[in-house]
Amino acid sequence: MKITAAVARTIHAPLTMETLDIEAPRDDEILVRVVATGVCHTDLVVRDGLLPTPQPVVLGHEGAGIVMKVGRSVRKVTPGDHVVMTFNSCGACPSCADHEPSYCYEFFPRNFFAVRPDGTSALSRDGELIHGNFFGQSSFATHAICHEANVVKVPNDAPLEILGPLACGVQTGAGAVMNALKVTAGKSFAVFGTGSVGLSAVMAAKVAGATTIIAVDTNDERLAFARGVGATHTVNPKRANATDEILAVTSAGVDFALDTTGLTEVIRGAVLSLAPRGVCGILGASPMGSEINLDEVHFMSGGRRLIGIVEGSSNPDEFIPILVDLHTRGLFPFDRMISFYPFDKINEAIADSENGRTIKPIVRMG
Ligand code: CXF
Ligand code: ZN
Repeated sequence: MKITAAVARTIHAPLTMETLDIEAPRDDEILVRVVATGVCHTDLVVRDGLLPTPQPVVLGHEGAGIVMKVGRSVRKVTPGDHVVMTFNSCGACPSCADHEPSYCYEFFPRNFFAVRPDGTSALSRDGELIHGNFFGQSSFATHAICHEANVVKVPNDAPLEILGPLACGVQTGAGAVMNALKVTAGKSFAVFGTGSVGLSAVMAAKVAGATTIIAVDTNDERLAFARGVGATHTVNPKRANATDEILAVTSAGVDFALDTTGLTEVIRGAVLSLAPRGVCGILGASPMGSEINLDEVHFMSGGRRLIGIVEGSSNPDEFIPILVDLHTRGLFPFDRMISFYPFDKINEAIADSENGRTIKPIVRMG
């Protein structure tokens, strides 16, 4: 079958809209007609060659669409089902067995190598191999092949066009708060960085009943947005030291902190902002080999903790429906971050995300 896809062929260069061939789904694969896909920062990092994904490749890993066709062994979904496509996992390692697929032992090969485990791709152009299977989907395309492990059914009456980001950016921030840090009512929380991940964390902290929610960012517009979705305090580190401000607001530091920037100096400050027994989560990828510098006595003596978090420690089959339900009930307004673009304007969507004009772009296939 012929499809239209946005192909990354050269680092730092715009994606090119191309007509490709897609194979029929194999026995364990699912063909989805993509309705809309979110643009995640990771797509841009990969386009720029900073992670080990080969090119040419079709990126996109926040797909939402409708199942068209399933392979013979697929039981989870049937044609006509509305789905989102999330990260892929092996289903067999100790983490997957414990229903912690975001810590799959094969997370990197399954999501970043952009081929099937046997090395093949379902995508090609006049015989040229085009890498697909990025995050088990490659959803910057009118059609995508995904798997039972990374397909999540959503209610047919839910607004499918906005749901893609739940599959990565939104579940990353919300899950960090709800699943990994386990923020509870009455606690204090600080988030460093107010992109779509950080703002999702703010919304989730409000849902969790945190009473002090501090957002830190150098962009005042984003801080205003954070206040609108639940932040009780904001700090712009261009004007004040974030750790000093957090200690002033909370007296002993926050119970929970979350770094979304991946900047090692910011992480150091986030840990210094913790109260005794406080926990700091980190979820951004720093350049390879980066090291975090901590004040050892401060860290050790307060029983403080620092944890890595991938995809919000989400078990997507459970967590994405929870987020859809919270949104339906008006408690989790992640749609306020979204700007839509037609698919053929995907490079504009990417540019607006890079220059900060848009918090969370979604391209609609139309
Ligand atoms: C990624 C970010 C880099 C580390 C693995 C998980 N999430 C997707 O955008
Ligand atoms: Zn992502």
